[in-house]
Amino acid sequence: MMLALYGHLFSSYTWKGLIPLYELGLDFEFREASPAFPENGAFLAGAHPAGKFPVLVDGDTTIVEATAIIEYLAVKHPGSTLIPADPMQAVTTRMLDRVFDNYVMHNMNRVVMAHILGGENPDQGEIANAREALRRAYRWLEEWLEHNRLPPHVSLVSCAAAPSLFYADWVERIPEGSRLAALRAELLALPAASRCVEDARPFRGYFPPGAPDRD
Ligand SMILES: N[C@@H](CCC(=O)N[C@@H](CS)C(=O)NCC(=O)O)C(=O)O
Repeated sequence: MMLALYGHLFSSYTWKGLIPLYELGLDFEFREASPAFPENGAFLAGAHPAGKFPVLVDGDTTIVEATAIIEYLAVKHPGSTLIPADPMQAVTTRMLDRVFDNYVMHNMNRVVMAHILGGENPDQGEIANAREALRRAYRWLEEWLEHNRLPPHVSLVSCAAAPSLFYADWVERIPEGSRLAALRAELLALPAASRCVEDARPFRGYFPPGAPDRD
């Protein structure tokens, strides 16, 4: 069986799994998680502990969780830049992956979920708290970027940062002229990330808080 990724083209965590696959130029089958393909939903329900995506299937091997998918691809493609060869740089890479997932992607998703759950009346307190948490994460990242640089090639960090910064900016604007705003632009210009942005464009109308007219 060939390599396959289960996910949805509009999903931020799916981008995190797609970016390394595109970057490595791998031939894979994309299996859409949507009601149009109930067999894919049934697979995910059994494969992932929470039925979430992305999920990578490589022959008899199933890998859940976007970070683990990237770690797996790095092991299978030892010449890649996904995880730096230098152990200390690898620690920093893994640290930033957690920062982007736990404090940027997570808080962006809190705003999205508040809109999905609340419909016409989203929980404004939850939205305000999530946006404040995003501003705090932005300040931490701005400070980090003042003293450090990301790995220059596509790495685990870029795979986590590109989708999380893309969507987080839609719910809480990253300050214009900041290092973080420049990083967002730089990451989204990477061919693998830009392909995700373009492929997701038809779904923008479904962004629960409403997609801005930019990007
Ligand atoms: N911790 C998971 C998070 C994955 C996740 O939240 N995926 C969302 C899409 S972006 C999802 O599956 N949503 C559908 C659902 O929860 O049923 C990872 O890193 O892969």
